[in-house]
Amino acid sequence: MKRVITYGTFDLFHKGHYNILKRAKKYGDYLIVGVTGETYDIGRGKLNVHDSLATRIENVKNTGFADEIIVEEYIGQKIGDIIKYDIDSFVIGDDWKGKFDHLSRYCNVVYLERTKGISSTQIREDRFDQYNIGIVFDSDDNQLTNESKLVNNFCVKNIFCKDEKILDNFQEKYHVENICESYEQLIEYSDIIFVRCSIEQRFDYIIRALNSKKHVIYDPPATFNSEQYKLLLKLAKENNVILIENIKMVYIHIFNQLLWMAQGGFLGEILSINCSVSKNDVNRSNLFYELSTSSILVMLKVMGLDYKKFEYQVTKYKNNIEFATMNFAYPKGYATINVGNKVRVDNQLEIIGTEGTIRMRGDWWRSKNFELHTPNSNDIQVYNTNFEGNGFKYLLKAMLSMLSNNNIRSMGVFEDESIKIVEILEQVSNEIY
Ligand code: C2G
Repeated sequence: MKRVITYGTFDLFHKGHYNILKRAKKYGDYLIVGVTGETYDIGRGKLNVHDSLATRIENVKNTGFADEIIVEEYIGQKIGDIIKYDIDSFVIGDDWKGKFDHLSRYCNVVYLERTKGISSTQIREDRFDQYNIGIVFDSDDNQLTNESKLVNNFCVKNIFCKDEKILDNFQEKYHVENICESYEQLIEYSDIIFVRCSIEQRFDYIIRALNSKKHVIYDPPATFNSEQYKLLLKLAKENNVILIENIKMVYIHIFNQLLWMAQGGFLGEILSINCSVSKNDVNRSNLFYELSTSSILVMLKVMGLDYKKFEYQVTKYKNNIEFATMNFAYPKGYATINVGNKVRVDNQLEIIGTEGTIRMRGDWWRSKNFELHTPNSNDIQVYNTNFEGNGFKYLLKAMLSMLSNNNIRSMGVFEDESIKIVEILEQVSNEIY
């Protein structure tokens, strides 16, 4: 009996999928189909999968060609499967031509011609709403444009920038379709506005977009004034639009694993959080506040919103050098946050509990792993999640779920956390300005 295996996502099941399964089955007597698991697809950057794993399996089953269906859960699994299921032929569409030649040491590798004129990508584009993103910016550092291409339904279509030189640099890199002459025009042509400019202008840009009933993504903090911020939240609610801060880490699996452990009692009682963030960014003013935001957010999520005492010291030197230490005393614990702009601090996040300590090294807000140290063992456990790019597409993916569920509330950052962050930064900024 000849045993054949093939793999795929089989999203929005179509004729191309049907054909390849039919031909794969003919290649032998017994066909095993590996359907990709959700975590595996997210890890390989395939974020636009629409159907659930259960639906995709059901669709493969309904063809009647598969004698057995398995789930593909991790990279490299194919080798183990070929050995385990005693496979004679590995079959895949010729869009993968050459990519699986290394499997020929284990079995026959067969590339079958792909069915022309149909693909899941095409179906997704035809069937689902498209959201045009418009960006207003005053610096050309902007990775959303490229990342948005990787999530179906979103596309950066419009841009607006007052500074011609910055605009030219931006276009040289990203080639966006439409350059708007005014901010009003950007609002008119876009469904979602990404406000990416200095903090002095953010409030004004955000409020104008919300007033026009457009969804808004913005670099936090939106303002240093908590009353102004509450006004933005109120306006977003009244107009039933999303107001979401550009904090990518909360949409990445590894961060949720960390929260799960810290909030779910794996570390015992939380005794302390130590957190350092620094960057050497020359040209961005107020970078300091953006850096503080993620650190404060982690603290609020792990230790809660009810600290008893908050002390801070901010030092500003020439050339935008800024350094701040913030200390928060909780009834049963303590948090220290060090933030530096153009000061080199070793970036690290450490959450110390009675039964374990989590450590994220380096630029922890975009890290792919953390260490878990436990007091009774010398073993360090490492938790990993793979993701591609800078995390933007995971934020967009979360936004897509919100849009399709007609839900404007983000589960990444809760409203009370956002307000608290602005209140803390308001206090600190009063000191400086
Ligand atoms: N296919 C096809 N014709 C199409 C579209 C897809 O023959 N018009 C084939 C692909 O070549 C593949 C299978 O259908 O063999 C499943 O395609 P996808 O669902 O797009 O899965 P893919 O991302 O290619 O996963 O481990 C995963 C596999 O490596 C492939």
